[in-house]
Amino acid sequence: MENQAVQTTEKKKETVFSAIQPSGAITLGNYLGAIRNWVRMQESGDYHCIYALADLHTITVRQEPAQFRKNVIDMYASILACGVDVEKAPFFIQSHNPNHAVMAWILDCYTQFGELSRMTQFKDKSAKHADNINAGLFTYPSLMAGDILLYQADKVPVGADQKQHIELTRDIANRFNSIYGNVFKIPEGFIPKDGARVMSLQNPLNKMSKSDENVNGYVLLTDPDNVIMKKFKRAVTDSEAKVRYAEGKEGINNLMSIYSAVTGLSFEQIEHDFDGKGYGDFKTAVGEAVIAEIAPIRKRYEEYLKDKKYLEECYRKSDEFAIRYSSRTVEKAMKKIGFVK
Ligand code: AQP
Repeated sequence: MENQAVQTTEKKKETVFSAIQPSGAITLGNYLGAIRNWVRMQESGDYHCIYALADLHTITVRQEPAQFRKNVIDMYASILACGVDVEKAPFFIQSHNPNHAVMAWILDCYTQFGELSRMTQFKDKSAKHADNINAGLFTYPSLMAGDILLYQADKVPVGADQKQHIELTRDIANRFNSIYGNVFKIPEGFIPKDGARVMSLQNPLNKMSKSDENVNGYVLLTDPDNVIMKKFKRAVTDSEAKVRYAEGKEGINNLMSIYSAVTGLSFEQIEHDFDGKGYGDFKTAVGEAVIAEIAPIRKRYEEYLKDKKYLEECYRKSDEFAIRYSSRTVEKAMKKIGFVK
């Protein structure tokens, strides 16, 4: 009886799904915008969380094979170091679950050319990789829609830059459901209040991104403490020399947002604490706060990297779960479409 009660409560938990590309190290933007929330949702116990390393997405940009393999393992270790725990939340490798490729193809056939053409990420990435504007770069959003819909996710913790893709996922799911009935749960984006859009330290009008040509624009979780401090000290600000959040002060606004996301202090409190102090003091304080957050993650990351066997155990177990869980959705969708079983 008691067991039954537990199961009923379990069933009521909302499902959370999110993924990140193993395209190199994790930036402070990825961490504050997405991964920190993955861990918070996992630890809250209120959700059934499922996470993935979206390596199928990564080949939309040409990869060097040995480096790609290394990036996947490094990134897997980094995410565990951030606090994802496979005992509480399966964390699998997308390419190990063939259902993602199947679902992506199915959804491609329910996604309009016009919809994909409007995606800002496609426009940005095709401008950045003008020599390789492949079909995968274009259909990336339907692969992503499949990732989410396969797990019947209620909530998708992502940074603000992914809002458009989540909207498209909802449109595709609604379109499919309107033809075939209730096949997919309609997911919602879960965008954090703080850290949703961390901007480049060198050009605060652009989001912090690891493919930025200027390495001083982004902070990586693997950066040593002195490098992190140097990057913050070099951060672009303005000539007013007053720590306050205001229009036209994008550099300071960004530093205040990072500081607030890491320390939990409000903008008013930060303005009060740094009243009469220069930007030098403020930048040092932001650097120190970020180092305090990141340094323990880097230490754990180095430990995990030494134990490849453990990492493999974690992803194998998670892969199996993901295949089992998502097979139900693929089978249901294929049956509705009319594929012969
Ligand atoms: N600057 C950011 N601020 C807040 N959140 C961010 N995210 C990415 N950049 C920021 C969130 O991180 C998650 C992983 O996204 P991804 O795997 O698609 O990586 P990305 O967006 O491609 O990351 P980069 O650093 O911008 O890589 P490149 O330079 O290769 O394009 C998502 O939830 C995203 O919202």
